[in-house]
Amino acid sequence: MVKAVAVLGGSEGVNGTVFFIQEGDGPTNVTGSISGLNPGLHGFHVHALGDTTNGCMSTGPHFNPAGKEHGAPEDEVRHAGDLGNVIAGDDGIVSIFGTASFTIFDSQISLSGPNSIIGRAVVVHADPDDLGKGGHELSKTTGNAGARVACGVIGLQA
Ligand SMILES: [Cu+2]
Ligand SMILES: [Zn+2]
Repeated sequence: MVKAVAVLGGSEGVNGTVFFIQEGDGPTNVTGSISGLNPGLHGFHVHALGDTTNGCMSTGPHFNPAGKEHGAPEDEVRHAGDLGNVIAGDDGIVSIFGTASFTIFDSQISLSGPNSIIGRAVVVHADPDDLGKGGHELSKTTGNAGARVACGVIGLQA
């Protein structure tokens, strides 16, 4: 079993932790929580580079080892890094900000081998990922998910 973690930080108080666990060649289980997001859907991806020297901007494009178009997590044609959206709820009390907690099983990202995401970055976006179906000029590359509000480099965990 291989485990990894990414500690997310960014501007405007968005932060969180994302955990990855994979048994053998099985699907990778992705869990975590992110706080400080506006309520609603937020694009959630693995980007190609673990470089945060210029904040989340330097993490490169979506991780795409197969050279495919952007898509939904359940699509055959997608970037390996396309994990769809996380949903931030409204906490209903004082804050307009919500916390997104989630669990995902994904078969295209791996913690070893050619599709390994170790040393790459998790990015959460300001806007919903349209999953390649929005008809925007960016739909087939980024899902038109807007600004990168938080990110973190994926590293091995004991
Ligand atoms: Cu992204
Ligand atoms: Zn993508």
